[in-house]
Amino acid sequence: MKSNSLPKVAFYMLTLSLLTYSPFNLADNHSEQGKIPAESKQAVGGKAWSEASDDNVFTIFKADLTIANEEILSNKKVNKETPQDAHGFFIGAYNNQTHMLNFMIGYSGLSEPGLLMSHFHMRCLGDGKEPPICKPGNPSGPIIQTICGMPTRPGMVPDWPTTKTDKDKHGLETRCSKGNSGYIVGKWTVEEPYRKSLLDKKVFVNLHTKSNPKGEISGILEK
Ligand SMILES: [Cu+2]
Repeated sequence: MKSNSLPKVAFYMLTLSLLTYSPFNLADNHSEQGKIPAESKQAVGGKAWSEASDDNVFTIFKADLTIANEEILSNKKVNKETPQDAHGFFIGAYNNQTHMLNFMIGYSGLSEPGLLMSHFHMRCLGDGKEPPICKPGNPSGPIIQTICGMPTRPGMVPDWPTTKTDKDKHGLETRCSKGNSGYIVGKWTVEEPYRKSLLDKKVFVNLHTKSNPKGEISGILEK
């Protein structure tokens, strides 16, 4: 019952074209900082994206979203009906000065009827040295930011901290797009203490479906 998987290369091409023409613009972010001359604004799009990590302003994060990663991160097997080619990717540019993470997620071949929820989660190891959302001695993966779907506001579930406010809801969509393949473009101003967690490879993206409410594909954000 799975629809045709979009080839990964198509996602990357889509990423490049969206980043080139979307309101999000790396060169504009740079120029706000006064770091580059106006004429450099000509060179936007894929080139700016690929070179963004070279100037100490942006750090590029990527993740492969897979069933295998999901099973490691959740310590559970996915539903055995899950299409084996369910997969996705994450790519994001983190501005080290404004702490804004502009990102794109592509996914393909999820179980029907498709994406239900997506979140950034914190990978808690339970070592007692982690952000307060992590309980010492209790490895888990609480939500730290919704990307689409539920929960639609901070504090709505016990593990999404009530300390967050509406202004933290950048890029939050109440509903995910319909279907088992697609993409999400969003942005999230990463709050402390998750900035450090992001750099420490403790933030992961999780995509949930009806048949895998705990998560179908996941991946840790890595530089
Ligand atoms: Cu989640």
